[in-house]
Amino acid sequence: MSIGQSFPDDFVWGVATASYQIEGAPEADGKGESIWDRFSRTPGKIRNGDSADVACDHYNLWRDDVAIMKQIGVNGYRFSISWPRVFPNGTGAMNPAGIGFYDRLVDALLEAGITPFPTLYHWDLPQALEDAGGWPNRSTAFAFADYAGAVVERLGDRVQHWVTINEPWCVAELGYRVGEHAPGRREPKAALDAAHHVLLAHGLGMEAARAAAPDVSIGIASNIDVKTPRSAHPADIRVAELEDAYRNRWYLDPVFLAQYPHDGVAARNWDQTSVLPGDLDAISAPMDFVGFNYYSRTVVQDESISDAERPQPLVEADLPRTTMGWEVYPDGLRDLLVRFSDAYELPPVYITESGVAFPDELVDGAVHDEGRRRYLEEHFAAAAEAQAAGVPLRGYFIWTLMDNFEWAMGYTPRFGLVWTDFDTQERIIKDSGYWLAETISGRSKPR
Ligand code: IFM
Repeated sequence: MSIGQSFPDDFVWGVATASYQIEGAPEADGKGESIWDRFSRTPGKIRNGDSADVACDHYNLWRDDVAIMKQIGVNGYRFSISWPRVFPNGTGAMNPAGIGFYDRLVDALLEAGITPFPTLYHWDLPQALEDAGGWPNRSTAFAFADYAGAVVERLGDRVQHWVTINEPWCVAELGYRVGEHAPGRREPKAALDAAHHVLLAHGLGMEAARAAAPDVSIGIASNIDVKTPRSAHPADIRVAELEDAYRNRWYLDPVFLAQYPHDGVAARNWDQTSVLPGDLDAISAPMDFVGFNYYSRTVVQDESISDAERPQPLVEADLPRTTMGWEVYPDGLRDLLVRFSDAYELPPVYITESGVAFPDELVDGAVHDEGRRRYLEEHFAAAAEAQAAGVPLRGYFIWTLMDNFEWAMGYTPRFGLVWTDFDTQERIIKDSGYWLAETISGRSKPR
């Protein structure tokens, strides 16, 4: 039996992308500057000095990209809407040309039989809002709600499924604590407030979307990761629990339990003064679905103790690794899904991202990416096991349709089912893309 047959007929088989990673055209048709435009033009921020000014030129080649999705046979497409394309300064008047781009994209997807799943925020904050304080500033959450309501009002007659925020952990931690992502700030206190305001934006955005189109189906996409202790030493276990709080529970407890994880809050000494009455009610309003983005696990340890002090056996971080340096750990997908469905009352679940970067090569016009095929098959199997254990899984979006701009890593990691030639913009479906086509529909690879 093929792995595709483990899932029901109405399962959503999708691919995912994000505006800044594929569109290019940073100034076209009145688009405003985003924090990523600013950040990636700052010397030293992006590997090899790569720029997303062109990326996959999807702003011009979107029709071809829809045709490729149709050829692969996906029935869902998760893309993101660039806030500064639609509202160049984040607030104010809507830019007709900006929303017009997504309007045409939606129509083309529907015509191709592909259900659109737009994400309203995948990290390209209008620079004007960052200049006013960014996500640590509470008013950014309200600006997001206005933007979300306006976009849903415009497209909600044809688009039912919406994702509010992609990976709030990345927005707050990488953007404001670690500074590896735009806007590149390293301010631990501001990062905690940013995390809260991003979640508040999710809650207020849901409210605004539902007011604009009552039948929307809306949820968040959180990135989840297994934190494995290096040993059974209590100190290692405590570190793993805290890392789990920072990465997973910080973003799931508020939306499902209306509270932040006590252990994490205490360890970070967060005063929670930015949490105002009513915020957690908005954040924990029931979602129509929840999205999980899953890639890997991390083995963690208390750095203050030595291996000699640890009980044996030690957990080695010795699984195969991807171009990103991430361990390949399919079981983690099953384990986390089952764990979260025990811990929370989960609505329907989508894997809103999962995929892998390996060092692909284009040889005689083909990419034989057996590693990616195997990765997908193993992760589909893990998802099927979670589904069999009762997790209400409804769909799976592979990251990503085509090789694109991988943020601070530039173009080095290739995650696509489709090879992008960044000089010519030619797209070549990789073996994994043909395999996915077969998995979805039973079609075989064209000779
Ligand atoms: O490329 C990113 C995406 O934008 C968000 N999730 C993880 C992917 C791979 O790093």
